[in-house]
Amino acid sequence: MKELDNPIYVTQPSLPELDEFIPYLQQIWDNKILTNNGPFHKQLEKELAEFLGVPYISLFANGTLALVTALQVLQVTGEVITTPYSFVATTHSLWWNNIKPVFVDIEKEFCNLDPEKIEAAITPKTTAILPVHVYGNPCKIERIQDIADIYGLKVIYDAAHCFGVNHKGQGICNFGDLSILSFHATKVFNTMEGGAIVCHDEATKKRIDFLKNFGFAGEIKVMAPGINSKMNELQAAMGILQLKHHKENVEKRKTIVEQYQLKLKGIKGVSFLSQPSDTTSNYAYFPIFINEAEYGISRNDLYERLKQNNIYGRRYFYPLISEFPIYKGLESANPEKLRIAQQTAEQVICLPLYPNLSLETVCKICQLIDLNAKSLYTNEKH
Ligand code: T4K
Repeated sequence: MKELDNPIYVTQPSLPELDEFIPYLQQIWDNKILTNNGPFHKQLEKELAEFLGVPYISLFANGTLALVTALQVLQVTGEVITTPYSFVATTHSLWWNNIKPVFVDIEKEFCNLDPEKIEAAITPKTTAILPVHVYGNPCKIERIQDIADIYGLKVIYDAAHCFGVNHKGQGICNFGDLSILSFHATKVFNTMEGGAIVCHDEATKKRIDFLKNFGFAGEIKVMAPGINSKMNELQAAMGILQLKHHKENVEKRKTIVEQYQLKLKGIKGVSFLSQPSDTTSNYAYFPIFINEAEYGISRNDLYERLKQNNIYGRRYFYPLISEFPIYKGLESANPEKLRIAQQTAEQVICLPLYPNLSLETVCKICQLIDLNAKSLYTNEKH
């Protein structure tokens, strides 16, 4: 059976061979430690800190709970400046903490929060900035830090897309006050579900670890109304194993991305992001942007065309978070003030990208995107 006889989704989780996982399961079955900072949990924290080049990391059940907890650790309140161009969990973490999101537009080059528009959105109630390194490309970190220093604001990076990315010679999660990661099944590195907070000092790590365990600061002391967001031993064991294959997976992703770039290069009205300088890539996503006037059909028409041919790209991130009914009423959700984000959300499609995707399928996807190519896979006229 050919790969394209089955649906091709935007991603497919990388999994180790089942045989490799069995000894880990055996160990869990033998020692009966299933969760609450067990041996695999401790081992994964140690290995990840080394691999990511960060001083302290705390594992979480998922990235969303890591975000919610990160805001609590820094006691962020009032208003927080953030981007509408992200997965909805970024803003939901504010909602769960009773914090008002203040949306600021993105910049065109990498689709990240535009630092030049942050200052105008600061009010006496602003306490933090919550930017996202979208698609794994770093925000303008120095500029954001300058603003945060001047106004006395905290910076929490949503680095959910950034596993293993280095910026200016260091792990990207070293920047800002805290960074959060996601290890969801759809991410470059997955523990099925999972996430983490990266911090700079031991005292903060301690507080994070209390908060993810109901607020317990010892057997009978509770320091805050913490939540239960602990990673369990099955997830941690999976992470240890996944880490062994990570480099090889990223290499495969790189080859696929290069193939996309090569095949899509000359197509009028189709653009993609360039590689930022001083930064390594984890090849997490491959977004393309459709300029309807130049391309000939709209992004949505292309999205449907791909779907009709069994290719399920995703419009990350459409609609903007600020368009969802819960957030639409906010003053900062005014589309007039979020023009670049609006335009980007209208133009984007993330194409399938995962280590086991064959280059043959990539070529077929590109052929479907190239409206001038004589397509073998569709009978549509255009
Ligand atoms: N911040 C940012 C910037 C994020 O992108 C995310 C998550 C978070 C925070 C929150 O982190 P977590 O709490 O999730 O750790 C997916 C993911 O569920 C989500 O984790 C991710 N971002 C977001 C960008 O994408 P959906 O609703 O698009 O996923 P879904 O289930 O439709 O999966 C996409 C495709 O992947 C499917 O069509 C098929 C394939 N797939 C998916 C899963 C789950 C598989 O083949 N196997 C699987 O197990 O949100």
